[in-house]
Amino acid sequence: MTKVKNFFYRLQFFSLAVFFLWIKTYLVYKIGFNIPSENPLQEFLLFFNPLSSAILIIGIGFFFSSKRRKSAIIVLTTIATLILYFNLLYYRFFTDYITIPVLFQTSNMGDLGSSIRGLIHWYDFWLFIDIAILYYFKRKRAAFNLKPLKREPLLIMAVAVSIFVVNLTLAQAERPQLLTRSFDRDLIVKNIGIFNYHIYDGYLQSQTRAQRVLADSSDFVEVEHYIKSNYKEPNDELFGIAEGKNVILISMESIQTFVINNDMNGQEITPFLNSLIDESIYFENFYHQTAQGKTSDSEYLVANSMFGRDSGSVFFTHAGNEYDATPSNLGEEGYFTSVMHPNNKSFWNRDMMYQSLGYDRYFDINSYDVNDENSVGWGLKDVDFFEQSIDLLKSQPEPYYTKFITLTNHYPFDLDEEDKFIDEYDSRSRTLNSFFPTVRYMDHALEVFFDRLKEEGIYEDSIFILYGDHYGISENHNRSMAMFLEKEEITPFDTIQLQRVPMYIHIPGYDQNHVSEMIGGQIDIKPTLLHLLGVDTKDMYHFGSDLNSPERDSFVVLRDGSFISDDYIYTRGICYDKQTEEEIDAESCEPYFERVNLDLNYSDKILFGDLLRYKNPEEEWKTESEK
Ligand code: GP9
Ligand code: MN
Repeated sequence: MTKVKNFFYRLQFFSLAVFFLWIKTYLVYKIGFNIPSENPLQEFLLFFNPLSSAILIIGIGFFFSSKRRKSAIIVLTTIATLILYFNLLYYRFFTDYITIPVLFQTSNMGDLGSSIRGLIHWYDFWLFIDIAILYYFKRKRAAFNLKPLKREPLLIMAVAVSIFVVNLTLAQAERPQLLTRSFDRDLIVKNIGIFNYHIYDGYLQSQTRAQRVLADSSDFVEVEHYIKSNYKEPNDELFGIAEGKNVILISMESIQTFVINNDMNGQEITPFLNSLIDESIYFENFYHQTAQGKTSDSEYLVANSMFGRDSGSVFFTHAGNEYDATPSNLGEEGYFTSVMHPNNKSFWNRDMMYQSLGYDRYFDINSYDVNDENSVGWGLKDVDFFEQSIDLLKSQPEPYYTKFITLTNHYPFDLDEEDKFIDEYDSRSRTLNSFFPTVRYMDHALEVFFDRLKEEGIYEDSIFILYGDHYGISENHNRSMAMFLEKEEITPFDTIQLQRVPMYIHIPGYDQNHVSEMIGGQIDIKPTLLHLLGVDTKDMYHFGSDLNSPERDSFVVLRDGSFISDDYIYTRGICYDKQTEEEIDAESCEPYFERVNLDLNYSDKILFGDLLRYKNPEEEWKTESEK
C-alpha cells in the first residue's frame, strides 16, 4: 500500500508538468493555429490529443534517477515548448506545420531575418510561464528519495501508449484513412496532435529515403508509359515562333492574379502589368502549384514540369537526383543558361540544385552591389536588381535562357517611403495593407526593366515569360481579404481562386496576342516554352502540357490534390460548381480523381525513386562497363 502511495506522491511534479504541457498545447491549437472543429467529437479530440504525448515526453523523466528527475522534467518541458513555439512561428508565416525536410532548410532561417522578427510577439512569453512555475516548485521542495516502483518508467510509457491508442481509435472513427492518406497535415495535427504528427512525419521521411533504394528501372517503364500517353501535340502556328531568341523568364515574387486589372481605393495596383496584357498571351486561369517549398517549388515545377513535394522543398531533399530540366534541354540546343537573383547562393540550396538542373551560371548576391541605400526587406530593391542585371545579361553569350527572381514583394512587404507609389490599404491585416505598395513597386521595377532592355536593344531579340511564384497573402488574412474583395467571407472555393497567379508570354512583334481562358499551372510552362522555341518534347518526361496546344484539357491539379476544371473546383473534400460557386454532390468531381492521383503519385514516384536515372539505359550500361 505504501508503495502505491509513494508512487502517487512521486507523481506530483510529473503530473503538474504533464498538465501544463497538455493545456498549453491545446491553447496553442486554439489561439495560435486557430484550429476549428465542426462537431463536439472533433473538439474533444483536439483537447484530448496532447495528453498522450505529454505523458510520453515528460515520462522520459522517469528514466532518470529520482535526484535528477525534476531537472530532467524541466528540460523535457522546455524542449516540448520550443517544438510548439517553432511550429507556431512557422505557422504564422506559412499557415502550415514544420516537417522534417524543412528543418534541414536551416540555412534559410538565418536569411529570414526581418520576417522572423515580425513573427515573434511579446505576448508569446506565456508559453514559457509553466517552465518558471516548475522551476519554482523544484527549488521549494527537496528531491524525493522514495524508493521507486519496479519498472516505473515502463509503466508510464504504457499509460501514454494506451491513451494514444484510444486517441487514434477515436480519430480513425472521425476520419477514416487518416494516416494512409497523408497529404493533409492539418487533419493529422487536429486528430492525433502536433507531437505525434512529428513522429509520424519522421516515419514518412524515412520511408521516402527507402524508396530510392527500392526503385528500379521497371518502375520507370510504368511511369514513362503514363507520361507518353498524356503527351499533347504543339500548336502548329506557335511551334518554333521564337526559335533562337533569348529567353527572359521572370519569377514575380508573391503576386496573385487578384491584383491584376484591379484597384485599391481607386489607385491602380499594377499599371504596367495591366498594359502588358494587350501585348501578350495572358493566362487568366493560371495557378501556382507550390507547397512548403514556396519559390523553390515554383522553380522546380517550371524547370521540370513535375510536382514538388507535398512537404519540405525538393531543392533540399533531392538536389542529388538526375533531372531532365529546361536549362539542360536548352543547353543542348546551344543556349547559355543562368539565374539572376541577389540572394545568398545557398538559400533554398540553390547552388546545389541549379547544378543538377543544368544551369551554366548563378549570378547570386556576390554579382551585385548591395548596400544599405539600395536595399529593403529581403535585400536589393527590384529596380536596382534589374538595372544592375543589364550588364550581366550583356556579358552572356547568345542565345541565353535567363531567369530573374524578384525579391521586394516578399513578406513582410517592407518598403521605403520614396518607393511607395500607392497608399497602404486600411484593414486589420498589416500584411495585406502593405502588400499593395510593394506589388505596385514590383510593377514599376518591371517597367523600368523593359524600358532598359529596349534602350539596350536586347528586347527585340528576346521572348519573355512572366509568372507569379506563389501566393503572397495567406489564409490568416482572410477577413481583411474578404473586405478588400467585398465578399462576406472567403470560402474554400475563394481560397482556390486566390491561388491564381499571373502568367504572360510576351513575344515582341507577335500580333496574335490574346487573353487565354485555358486553365493551367506552373507545371505547364516547360513544354509551352520549349514548343515556342521549336524544341520537340515528345521524348521528355512532363506532367504538364503546352498551354497553347489545341489538344490540351483545360485542367490543373494542385499539390494538395485540389483540382480545377472548366466546370468544377474540388478542394478539401468538397466539390464546387464553378458557375454557381455552390457545393455540389461529390459525384460530379469523382471522374477526375483518378487522373489527380496518378499525376501526383507518378510524379512523386519519379522524384522519390530518382527514376530519371533510368532514362538512358544505354548510357547507363556504358558507364557501368567503363567502370
Ligand atoms: C529568396 C526568395 C524568396 O531567395 O526567392 O523565397 P520564398 O520565401 O518566397 O520562398
Ligand atoms: Mn517567393
